[in-house]
Amino acid sequence: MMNGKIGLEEHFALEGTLGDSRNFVGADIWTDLRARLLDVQDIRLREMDANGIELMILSLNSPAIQAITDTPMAGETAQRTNDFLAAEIAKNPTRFRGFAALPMQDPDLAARELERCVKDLGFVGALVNGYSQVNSADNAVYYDGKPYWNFWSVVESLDVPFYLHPREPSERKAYEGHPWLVGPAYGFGAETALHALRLIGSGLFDRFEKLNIILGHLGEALPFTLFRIDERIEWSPMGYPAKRKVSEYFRRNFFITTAGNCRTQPFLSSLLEVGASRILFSTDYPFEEIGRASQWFDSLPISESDRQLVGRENATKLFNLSN
Ligand code: GRE
Ligand code: ZN
Repeated sequence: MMNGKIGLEEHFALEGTLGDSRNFVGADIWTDLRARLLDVQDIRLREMDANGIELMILSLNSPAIQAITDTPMAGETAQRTNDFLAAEIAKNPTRFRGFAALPMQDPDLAARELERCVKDLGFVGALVNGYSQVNSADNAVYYDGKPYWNFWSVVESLDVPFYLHPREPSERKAYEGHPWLVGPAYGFGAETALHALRLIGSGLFDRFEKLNIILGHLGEALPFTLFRIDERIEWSPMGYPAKRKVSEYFRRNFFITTAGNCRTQPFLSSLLEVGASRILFSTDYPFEEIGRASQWFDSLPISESDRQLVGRENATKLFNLSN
């Protein structure tokens, strides 16, 4: 077993956000999942100990803040969540760190909350659950738009990563009659990959070259599509505003995690596509079992130096964690 692992897609919930996760699992699974989402210091810590996980960077469940259409309410809920998380971390600061939940409904409010979380609460970045619903449920706002560029300048100057975590797709027409496709089985990943490509294509990373975006689930399948995306953009008469190839930004501005995708074949493909320095271990607890994710990772057929990079060292460097 590899000791000292660090996980960074590791969720908790508050009573008020629990319901958001309820829809995605059956009643038989929910009782246990609910308890694990609400727990920070007990079951979670025992499973971390049993599986060589030294540190978890915790984040709120999905979509939570992003689905609160009332912007001031989104801001207050994010603040309350972040204060709760800071208090949990303070109980055990060598085992837990935090990602800020952000009211992205208002980019300035989100920037101020991120600044507070990093400077006052010691958080190491933000985790945001995809697009935000602003004023009405059917108004999905994506973060490549110009109103968000000042927010991104704040992220860059704070020098903290932004984890773009999944939520359900904003466009449902294509999913009609197939509710099983909407959630984490498929729709989460498709939605999140699309959002990541919007960020890339907007030219965001030409303007803010040092931004670091993290994607879970082995990059939401993007490592398998880079060649074709690059090739067909070159072919296309449609405008592509960014200066470089999609794959160049993906290797320069993105990190991917193993969260919830414990499969050797796509892991090895991703390793060949982006390299060991761009992949980070995570479990996606409590939606994935810590034991299963850890045993899979610990026995991956990779070099021990790559295992140390992915399991721990990349995170230590990316989040400026001491030791
Ligand atoms: C996740 O955080 O990735 C997740 C959910 C809900 C269900 C399954 C899942 O938020 O993996
Ligand atoms: Zn997750």
